[in-house]
Amino acid sequence: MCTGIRYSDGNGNLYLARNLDWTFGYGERVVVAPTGYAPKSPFGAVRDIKHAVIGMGIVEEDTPLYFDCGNDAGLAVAGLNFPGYASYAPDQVAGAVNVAAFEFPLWVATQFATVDEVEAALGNVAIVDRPINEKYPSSLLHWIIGDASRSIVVEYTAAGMQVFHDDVDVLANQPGFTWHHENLRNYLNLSPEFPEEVVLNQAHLTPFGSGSLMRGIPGDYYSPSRFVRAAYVHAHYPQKTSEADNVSRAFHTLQQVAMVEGSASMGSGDFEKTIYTGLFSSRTMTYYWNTYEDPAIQSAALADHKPSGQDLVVV
Ligand code: GCH
Repeated sequence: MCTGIRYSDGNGNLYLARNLDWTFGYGERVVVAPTGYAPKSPFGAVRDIKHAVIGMGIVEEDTPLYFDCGNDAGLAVAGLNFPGYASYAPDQVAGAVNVAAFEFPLWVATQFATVDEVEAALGNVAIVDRPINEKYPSSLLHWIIGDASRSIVVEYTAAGMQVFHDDVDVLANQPGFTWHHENLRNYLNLSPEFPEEVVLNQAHLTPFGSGSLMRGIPGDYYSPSRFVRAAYVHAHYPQKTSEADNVSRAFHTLQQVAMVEGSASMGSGDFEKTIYTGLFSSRTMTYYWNTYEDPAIQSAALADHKPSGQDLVVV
């Protein structure tokens, strides 16, 4: 699975975080795309690096393939699996801005400063099934894109390009965003409150302790369950002001939907686990991450890795 969340410190700063749940890693590292780097974009959508970018990904053909990343303007994006639904244009579309699927996060983070700008541009975009090379076919994804004020979800399916305002600031895997959002209405009973005494016949009943009104929140790893759990936990988390508290918030919230080895296998029989959790903070222009093997949080600040240089930096 993957799960993504967006939030703000209420002071104009973005935090966008995700779990990458999969059966194996791709050797991903933190990668910086600096403003002097000359991208190779198959249809010319990414002509230049208007905004320096930091995020998690791999480098292939001297091109950063980001799983999730953020930029120096405070905009970030994460790709989550969406097989069975995602369906890209088989070839470039005349008159459209053609973005290869592998470069979609790079296009978002290098070309735009706000969600409003991306949303306006998406009206004329075709996402094209043009792999970087034979080793890496296009992955079937949908994306959450956020800035300090809001997030959107981008889904490119048989219905074409669809963009949804994500008013819960959460994304998981299949099915589509609209389904997940509708499913939240099955859980209106969930609340963090401490209930009043309940009188049942002649019995006066009180809870064993805190948490009684969150009973029924789905606890499993299935994508619809992760979406609901993340949405409720995320929405009830009090707004935090300091960087440390906001970093803590991302890792604690995503831990609620993290996958442990052994509980969820793919059709192949291999178990999924949370390979890494990653967080972009626009307040400090820092990427934070930890891995399944090492829960200690590591970080890399954009400013420390030549954001105006000419070469990709692998941290
Ligand atoms: C290439 O076309 C794109 C790059 C890859 C290789 C294929 C490294 C960049 C990026 O798109 C990569 C992709 C490999 C793989 C990744 C993807 C970003 C996210 C995706 C994960 C496997 C998605 C994990 C996920 N799991 C929950 O959502 C790493 O496609 C689940 O249950 O499916």
